[in-house]
Amino acid sequence: MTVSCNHEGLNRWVKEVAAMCKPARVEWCDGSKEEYDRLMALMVEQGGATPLKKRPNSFAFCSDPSDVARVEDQTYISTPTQDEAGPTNNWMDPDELKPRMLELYDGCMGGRTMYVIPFSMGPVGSPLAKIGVEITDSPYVVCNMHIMTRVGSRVLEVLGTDGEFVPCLHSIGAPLKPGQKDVTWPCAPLEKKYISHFPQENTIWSYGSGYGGNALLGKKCLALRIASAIARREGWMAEHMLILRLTSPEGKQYHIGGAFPSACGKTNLAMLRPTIPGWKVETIGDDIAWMKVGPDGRLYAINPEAGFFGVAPGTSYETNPMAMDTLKENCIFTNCALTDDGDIWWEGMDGPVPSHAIDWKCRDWTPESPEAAAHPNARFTAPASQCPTISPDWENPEGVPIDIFIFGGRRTSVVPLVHEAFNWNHGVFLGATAASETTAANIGAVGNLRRDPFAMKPFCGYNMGDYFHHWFDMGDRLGEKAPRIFYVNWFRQTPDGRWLWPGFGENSRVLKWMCDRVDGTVGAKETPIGLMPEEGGLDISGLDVSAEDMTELLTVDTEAMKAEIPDIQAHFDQFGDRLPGRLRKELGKLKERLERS
Ligand code: O2Y
Ligand code: MN
Repeated sequence: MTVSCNHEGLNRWVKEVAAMCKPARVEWCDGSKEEYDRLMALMVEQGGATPLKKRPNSFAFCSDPSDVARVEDQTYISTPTQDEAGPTNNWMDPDELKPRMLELYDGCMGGRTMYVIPFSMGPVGSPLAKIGVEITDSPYVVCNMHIMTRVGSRVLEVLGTDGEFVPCLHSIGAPLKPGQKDVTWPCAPLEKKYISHFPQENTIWSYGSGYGGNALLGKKCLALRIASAIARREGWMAEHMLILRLTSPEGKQYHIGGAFPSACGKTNLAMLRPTIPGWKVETIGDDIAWMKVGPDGRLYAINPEAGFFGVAPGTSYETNPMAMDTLKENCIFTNCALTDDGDIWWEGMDGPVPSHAIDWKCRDWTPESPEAAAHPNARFTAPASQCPTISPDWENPEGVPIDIFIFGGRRTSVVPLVHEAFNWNHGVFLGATAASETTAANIGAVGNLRRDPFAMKPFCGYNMGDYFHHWFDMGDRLGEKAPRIFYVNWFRQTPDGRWLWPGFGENSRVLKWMCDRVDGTVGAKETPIGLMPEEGGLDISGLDVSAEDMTELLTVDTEAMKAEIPDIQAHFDQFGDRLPGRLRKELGKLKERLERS
């Protein structure tokens, strides 16, 4: 299919990039199946992609060992002043970063094809959608973008001759000299990887990595970092949130937005199968929510993505059957192991552990091998439309009305199973102080406590202090119609490492309590940290958790909470004058309540 683009600004930018990056050829992407099949066939021929015998139209890739996750240390918010990026972002002056990257981009696509990918984040033409154009020299990125976004000529039609788009420039940073043999996962060394955002110009420049969030620029770069900055200017919200619809046995619908840091089970929660009879969950999104105030004054959310880029290890029919059913065909798997019968495998998958496999580093692997067969951050890329629980409204261009926000993190101690904010201001305090113990999804030490406000620490495209203000402004605008705010912790353990809460489908009991709170049909007890279920308030009928464990899960450890205050104080202090006074006030109130109890 020939793609014709009548957008002068876009055509000019493509020409400029081609002149700088000097690819062997330029190809405009039309988003067709023919295009996907042709690029996959090319990558199979070159040895980068392995077709899977057990899953139709599915392929496995193994990355370079230096290119396995988002690189937070090399991710920049490049604003004219450091203050605009704030203390939680890496900052570099655009006058320093741009020349440095322009030098790297010069000739960086030598011997390769430069692909131009017009894509829509959100249903094409939705009032909440935004258009991006990614230029990349990676066919792997093109195929992933086909699944994760809406790619193609329809997008160019909406863009017209002068529509707005976010230019997203990506190169793997591995030019080929004439005659040079390619490797299966070309990329630049770690120290030359740059994931840069210029929020004032709505522009993204990524160099050196072909992996996930570093390279699929519609996702974290556009839909969160750049979109959060746009959203603040335009008065809407771009959040790191799953979206789900919960329907009660009586048929009442509740829409929930859940913000959890990476590796806290957002995908599992988005696809939850309730254990409480008669309740149903539909999935709308598993990672990102864009929300706008609708004509009725409520907050409406869309999922700007079209696919799931989920963590593979640990995903099984036991932990997430809906994800497993989503993965039966038309998927891309990255850094999983390959079994002898032509399927993928990862640690935690159902069934017997294979006696032999090829691990993600292409080595022979047996259960005796010292390392895991799949990388802990191995991923699947899967079309959202294939999820058995996908909501009929997941592509509703107007979005769905949000009733409930949930914040949370992975805390083995201190934080109880669930508490509700007293009001919006207190809810913003809960979001602003959210913390989680780190895992392998982000580079860095595993098991450290990291404050991750609203799960947006790696994804906020401007000063987080201003972002807190924006949350208060949105609450002021929404007033009575603002979603109710809750905080959950599914990850409590005993000192000897036993899980206190079974999680997964049983989390529906906690969601039901939230819906009952929204409807005013269940009470709550006031505690220093918020409102918590009263005795008998949480539906635990048929649940296999001892009374002692339930008590532990629903008790506030006042002393442990008090001990967290200096850390919260230090966390707030980093924002200086940009910290909203309302957050200091909430901290003061928390201290008082803890002292009194
Ligand atoms: O490691 C990566 O490049 C992917 S990180 C990711 C992928 C899907 C959804 N969320 C995340 C995240 O880190 O929050
Ligand atoms: Mn995420």
